[in-house]
Amino acid sequence: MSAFPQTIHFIGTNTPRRVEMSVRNLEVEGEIPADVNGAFFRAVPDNAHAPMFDDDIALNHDGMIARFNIEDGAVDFDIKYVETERYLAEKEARRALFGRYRNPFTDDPSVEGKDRTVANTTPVWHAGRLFMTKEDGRGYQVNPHTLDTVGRWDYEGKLKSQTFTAHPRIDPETGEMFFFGYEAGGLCTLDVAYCIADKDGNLVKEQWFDQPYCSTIHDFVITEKYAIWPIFPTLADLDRLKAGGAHWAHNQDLPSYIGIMPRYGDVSEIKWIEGPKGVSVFHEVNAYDDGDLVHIDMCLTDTNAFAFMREAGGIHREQQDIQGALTRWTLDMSKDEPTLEERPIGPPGDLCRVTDADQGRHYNRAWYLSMNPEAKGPPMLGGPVGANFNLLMRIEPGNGRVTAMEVPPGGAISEPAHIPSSEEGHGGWLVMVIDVPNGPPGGNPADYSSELWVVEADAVEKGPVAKVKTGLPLRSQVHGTWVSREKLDNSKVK
Ligand code: V55
Ligand code: FE
Repeated sequence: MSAFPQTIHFIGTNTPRRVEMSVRNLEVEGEIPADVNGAFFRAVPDNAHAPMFDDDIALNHDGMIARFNIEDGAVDFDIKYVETERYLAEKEARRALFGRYRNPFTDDPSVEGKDRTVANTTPVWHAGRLFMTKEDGRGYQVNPHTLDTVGRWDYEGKLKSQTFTAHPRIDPETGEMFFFGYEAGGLCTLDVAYCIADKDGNLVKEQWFDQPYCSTIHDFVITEKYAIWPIFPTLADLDRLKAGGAHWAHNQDLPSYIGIMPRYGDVSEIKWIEGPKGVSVFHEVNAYDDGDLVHIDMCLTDTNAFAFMREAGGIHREQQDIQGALTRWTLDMSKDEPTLEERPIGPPGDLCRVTDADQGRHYNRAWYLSMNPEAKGPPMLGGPVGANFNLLMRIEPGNGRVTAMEVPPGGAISEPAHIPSSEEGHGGWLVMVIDVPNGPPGGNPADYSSELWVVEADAVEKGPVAKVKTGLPLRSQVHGTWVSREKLDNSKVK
């Protein structure tokens, strides 16, 4: 097929844009604080060709890397495709050759054995290198100055895992990057590779273990003592893939688990602790040690939040009926067989952030996105579940205090990134993209303008201190990452 379908994965902020471009000196309303000096990188799925079949999902679209470069209050915007093996093969053929999301049995025979990853989920910065990542393959290194693709990253041939998470965790004191890959040994295997790269970006440890079932391990957490994998019953099955079916199917009747081990320990020390049945989490907010207790805070829902993962498991529920909460699981590690205590600590939502300095530590604030129950009119269509978030919340996990920032009627909000302030006692800034409808809500869902907002991190309720106007409708981002000017100046790729 050569036309894009008109399903939720291709309308609203999911409308195919496919434009690589550079725009200098965007219009700025208000004043950009001096501390906001660096680059905001965004991972943007936007498939270069119409899909092979009559529908596709946004998670399967080619990754683009976008950048807002901010220096002395001036802002430039750039966006380019990540030139994965898959992107280049399809570019040459001028059509889609790769079939359904994470199912190689649906591909054109000409691409058998080629790397299927689209590197569309998170820009990751570590030790002077920028990567575009997706959990089904290895990361691709990107030049942070030109956005050109350098190539697939395997730690100079050292990495054994075939996959690399889109959610590594970087310890703020040691500078080490803790990461993992699941289905590390191939499609539907139980293999999980647990790895550590030192502060200079050398792979210093890679150990493999089996997870209890082949689940989608989208994120994990570290504390000062532990590495922790909460896992949920959304499972892969090789026979289903061979029959052309979905990679993931959610199972409402199976338990969740937490795998926990000392972060510098041996994988033989891992303990699996059973959790509630049928629940689902894509993103953990943070985790920390509290004496012998370990607290793990997560954006939890009572079933899988993605319709296509529910439906493959025979679960038919409307998106708006899904319940959830910011949820804390606490483990008492002084016990031989620790059990899990659960309590809600905040309203439902997702795309959570903490400051880099709070990673794996006791923390007093976090930010995440939600649906505003008081918004007038429906949310803007788009994003991986088909409807965008329209409320930014700041929460104090210790006391549950929530403050929030709304967006203009019918507007959408993408995941923010935090930028520290150089001023003592100042909580820093957030940057994020806001999509604002050009007409009244309910008009053409593809007709909107994207703006970059700069917001005081501890006063989100005040709204933006600066708005950067692109004048363009940008496609939905997945995750975004801030990189300071100092880090950019010291990047390994010039
Ligand atoms: C997620 C995103 C993905 C994916 C699997 O946010 C899970 C969850 C953008 O790609 O492939
Ligand atoms: Fe994610």
